[in-house]
Amino acid sequence: MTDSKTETSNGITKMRLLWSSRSPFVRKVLIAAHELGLGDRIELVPTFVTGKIPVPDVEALNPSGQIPTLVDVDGATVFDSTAIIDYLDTKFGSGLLLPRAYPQRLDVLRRVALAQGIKEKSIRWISERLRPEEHRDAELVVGIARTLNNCLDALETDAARWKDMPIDAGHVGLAAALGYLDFRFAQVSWRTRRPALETWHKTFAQRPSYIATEFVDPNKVAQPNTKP
Ligand SMILES: N[C@@H](CCC(=O)N[C@@H](CS)C(=O)NCC(=O)O)C(=O)O
Repeated sequence: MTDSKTETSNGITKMRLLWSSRSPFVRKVLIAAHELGLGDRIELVPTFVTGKIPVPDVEALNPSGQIPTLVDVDGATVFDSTAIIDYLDTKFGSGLLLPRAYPQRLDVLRRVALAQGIKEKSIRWISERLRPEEHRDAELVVGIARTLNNCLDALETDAARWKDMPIDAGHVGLAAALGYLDFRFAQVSWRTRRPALETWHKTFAQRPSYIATEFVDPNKVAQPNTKP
């Protein structure tokens, strides 16, 4: 990772985010950044991690070797998607996404955690899917599917009251999680029997923050001269 600094058109030095267009945790941070009006204040640093072999450049900034990792203009590093949102929200949003006061904070953090459960289990499922078929653990996959459904059902029960609420970090995390299911797990059919979540997602998906942060799989992007 280079140390060269980039600036916005107003001459403000940009923060840097270790980034991948395929990570649901990165997308969660980026949706939050856009919601806070910080979309152009963050330089995206393409970063490839596999979860298998640690990447020294990432470890140098974040000992866990994970993305997203944020590097602020003063060199401060912040990692874990929820911590980054808390940091940005505290510095620029005054608790817009993650309220300081209880019990509101606990309510939001509960949604953050349920959405995080969906993202974590999905990533675990991807790793399993990448293993040769004969080495896959069928029991593990059944357990993952069960947890995904549990989290989705808990959120469905909660969703009816969200239409009157301002957007928070839980909604942001959930939007990234549902987007990830659409991106990687069409077979999960999360919308079936979850009308409240479906309606909520349809509305959220129109937000500029969601549209600006679409997942992209570079392996599936059509190359020039590629036949359809
Ligand atoms: N709890 C972390 C999870 C981040 C995470 O798992 N990121 C993945 C990419 S989607 C990663 O960096 N994997 C590499 C590794 O775990 O070594 C967060 O919310 O930011």
